[in-house]
Amino acid sequence: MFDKRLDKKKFKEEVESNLKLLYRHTIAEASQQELFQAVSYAVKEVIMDDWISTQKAVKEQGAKTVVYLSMEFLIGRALGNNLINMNSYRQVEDCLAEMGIDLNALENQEPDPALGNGGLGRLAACFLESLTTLGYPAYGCGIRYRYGMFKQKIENGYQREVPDDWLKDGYPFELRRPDFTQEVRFGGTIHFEKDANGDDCFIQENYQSVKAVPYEIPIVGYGNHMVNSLCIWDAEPIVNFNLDSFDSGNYHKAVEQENIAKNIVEVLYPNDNHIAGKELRLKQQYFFISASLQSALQKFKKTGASIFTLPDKVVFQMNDTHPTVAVAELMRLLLDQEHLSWEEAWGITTKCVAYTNHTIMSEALEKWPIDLFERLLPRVYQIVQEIDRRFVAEVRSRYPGNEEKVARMAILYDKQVRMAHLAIVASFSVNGVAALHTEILKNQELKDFYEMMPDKFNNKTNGVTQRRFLMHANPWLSDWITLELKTTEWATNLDLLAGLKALVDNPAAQSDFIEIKKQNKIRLAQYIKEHNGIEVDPESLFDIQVKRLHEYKRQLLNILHVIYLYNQIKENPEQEVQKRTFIFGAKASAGYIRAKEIIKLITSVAEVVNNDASIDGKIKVVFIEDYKVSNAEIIFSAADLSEQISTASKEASGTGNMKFMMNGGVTIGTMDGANVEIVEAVGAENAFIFGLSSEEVIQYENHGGYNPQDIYNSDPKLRQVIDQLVDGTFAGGDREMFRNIYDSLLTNKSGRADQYFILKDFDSYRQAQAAAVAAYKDKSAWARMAMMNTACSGKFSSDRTIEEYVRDIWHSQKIQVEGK
Ligand code: CBF
Repeated sequence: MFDKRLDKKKFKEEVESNLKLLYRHTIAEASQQELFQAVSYAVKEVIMDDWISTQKAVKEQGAKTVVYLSMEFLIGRALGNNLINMNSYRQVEDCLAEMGIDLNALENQEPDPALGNGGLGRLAACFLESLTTLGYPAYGCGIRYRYGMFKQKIENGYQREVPDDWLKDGYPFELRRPDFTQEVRFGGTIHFEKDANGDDCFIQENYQSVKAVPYEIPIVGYGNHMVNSLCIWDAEPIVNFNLDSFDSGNYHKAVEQENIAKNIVEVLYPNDNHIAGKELRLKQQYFFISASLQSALQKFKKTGASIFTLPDKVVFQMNDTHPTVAVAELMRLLLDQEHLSWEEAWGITTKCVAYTNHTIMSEALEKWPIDLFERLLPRVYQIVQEIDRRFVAEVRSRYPGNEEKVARMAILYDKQVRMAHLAIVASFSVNGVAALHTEILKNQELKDFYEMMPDKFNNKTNGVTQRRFLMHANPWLSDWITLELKTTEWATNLDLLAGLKALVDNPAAQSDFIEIKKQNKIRLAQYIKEHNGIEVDPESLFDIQVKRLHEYKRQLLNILHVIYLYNQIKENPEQEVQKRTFIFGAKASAGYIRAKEIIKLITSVAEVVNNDASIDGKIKVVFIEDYKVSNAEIIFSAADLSEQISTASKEASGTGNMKFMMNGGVTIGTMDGANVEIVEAVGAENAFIFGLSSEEVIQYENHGGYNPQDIYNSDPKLRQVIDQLVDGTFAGGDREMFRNIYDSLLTNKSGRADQYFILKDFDSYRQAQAAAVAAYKDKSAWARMAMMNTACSGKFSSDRTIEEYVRDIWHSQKIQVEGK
C-alpha cells in the first residue's frame, strides 16, 4: 500500500525542490549522489511527521522507555529499509523510474554507516528496529564516530585498512539536536564542600571537559507509523576556537580543547571480541554514557515525577561491558546532583540497569588499570570503590573464610577494575545470547556469580530482523513467500513461515525455490565479477563463510579443507566432482596479525586455484573485499551452504547463521552458539553437523589441550595440506610466508598448539562437507532441505527476542501512534 502521504506528485516535486535547494540542480544535471540526497530528504520529510507523533505519544502515554546503551550500532543503509518499513518501496521505485531515476542505483550511493564491528553492533540495530516495529518506546545511545569501521582493501592479497569517511557528503537521515547538549568532564581533582543548604556538595577542579552534542537518526517501525530514535553523540570543544584566543594568550588552550573533542569521536576501535585497553576507549565510554544518562535524567525530571519512580519509567540495557561505567555514573548523578543517600541511589540504580554478555572470550572481558581509571574519572572511581567495598563485604559474610572466592569475584583486583563484575553486581538482569552460551556463563565463566545470585541470570537467544534480511535482501523470495502464504503478515510474525512446510515436498514449489536461489546466485556472481573480476558459475554450489576474521571462527579450517579438495582434484583429474565456489568475506582487526595472515592465505589459495587450468574451474575461491551490511544483504540470499564452524563453546550466538537460514542456506557447522537452536528448529537431517562438542572442548582445555602431532602423523592427506603451508605451494615458493600459521597448528611456540582444535575437527569437517555435496546432487532433496530452513526460521526473528526481553527484563508497554 502506498503511504498516502507519499503522494506521487508531491513526492516528485519534493525531490526536485530538494535538488534545487541543496545543489541548484535539475534532475538532468544532478549526480547520483545528489539524487540520493534529494530522495532521502523527501523520504525523511514523510518520516518526520511520524517521528513527531511518536514523541508526542510517548510523552502522553507515559510508557516505560528502553534505553539501549551500546558503543556500536551497525545500522547499515537506511533509504531502502525505511521505504520497506513504510510499505512504500515498490511505489517509490516506480515513481522514481518515471522520473528516470533508478532506486537501486541510489541505494548504492548511500554510505554504509559502519558504526560497529560485527555481531554485537548489528544486533543493537536489529533490536532498535524490532522494538519500534512492535510498538515499544525505546532509543539507542551511542557515538557518532567520525570514521566508522575501516574500509578493507585487498592489495596483493593483503588487507589494507582505509578510513571510512562516511560523513563526507553529509548524512541525510540524521538530525543535530544542539538544544540537548551536555557537558562531560574528565580528570582533575575532587573534594567536598557544604552548599548553602548544608548538603555535601562535590567539587571537581582542573578538569577537562567537552560538549556532547546529540544527533538523532530515525528508526522506522514496519507499517505502524512508529519512529524511535538512535541518538549518537558528537564531541565539540567547550571553548570555541575564536580569534579572541590569539589576543588573550589562550590560543593553546583553545586548540587543546578542540583536539580533545575531536579525538574522542574520531574512530571506532576496530576490535571484535578483543579489548585493547586504551585510554581513549575509556574516554569514549564515559563520554557517551555520561551524556546519555544526564540527558535521560533531564528528560525524566521534566515529567515532574519523583526520582524514586525512575525504574518504572526507564531501563538501561548495557550492550556488553562497554557501557558499564553507566552503573557508577548513574550513582554519581543520584548522589551528587539529586542528593540521595547511598542506599536510595543504589536502590534505584540496581532496578534500572541490566547487562547482556556477548562473549566468553577472556580477552574481551574489559578490565581497566586502576590508576588510569582513577586519573580519568576520579569521582566515578570513588563510587566504584564503595560499590566494591560493600560487595566484597557481602561475599565475605556469605562465604566466610573463602578468600579465593573474594579474589575471583571482587570488582577491584590486581590493580584492575573488572567491568564485567561491576555490571553483574549492579544489574538486576544478566543475560547470555543463546541457550548454550548462557549455560556456559552459569556453569563456567560466571559460576561464582550464578551461585550467589541465580535469579539474575537468564537467556535471550539473539534474532535478526526479517524486514532487512529477507524483505529487503531477498525480494524474490519475499514475494514468493507472500504468494504461497497468501499474506504479508509474516513480515511481523515470522512464525508464519512454518506454513511453508506444507510445500517442501511439492515439486512445483521446489523448482520455484531453486529458481529464486539461482537468481540470487546470479546477482552475487555479477557482484563478484564486478568487484573481484572473477567469473563464478551460478550453477556451482555456493559455500559461504562471511563474518569477522577470528581464529575461533576458524576460517582457517575452511581454507585448509579447500586445499585438501584441490589436492584431491589434482591427483584424480578424471574423477567427477561437484563444482563448488568457496566464498569468504571477513575483516581482521588492524593489529591482529594472525587474522591478517589467514586472509593472505585465503587470497593466495584463491590465486593458485582459480588460475590452475588443470582443474578446469571445478573449484573456485573468492574473497569478497570489504564485507559490510550492504553487501551482506546480497551474499546471504545466495548461499547454498552456510559455514558456521567455530570451535564449540567459543561463538556466543552468531547471527549470520540465522540470516543464512532465513534465506534457505543450509548450515554446515559445529554445535556452538545458536547453531544448537537452529538444528533443534530445523532437525539434524537438514543441517551438516560435525566436530567436538563444547563439553569436549572445555574438557581438553581444562587439561592443557591435546597433541595435534598425533593427527598430523596419522593422516597423510591432512599432513600434505599442512606441509603445503611451508613448502611454498601457495606463496610463490616462499616457505616462510605462512610459517606462523603452520607453527600455531603444530607447536606451542605462542600458546597452546592448535588452540582452536582445527586438526582435531578436520576429519569430521571433511566428512560433513562430503555429506553436503552428496546431498546437493539430489536437487529435489536439497530444495526440500533449503525450504525447511526457511520454514523453520521463525524463532530467529529479533521480534521474538525483543518480546522475551520485554516479558522477562524490561516490562515495558506498547504505545499507539496515530499516523497523519
Ligand atoms: O550477541 C551478538 C554477537 O556478539 C558478538 O559478535 C560479540 O561481539 N561478542 C559474538 O561474538 C556473537 O557470537 C554474537 O552473536
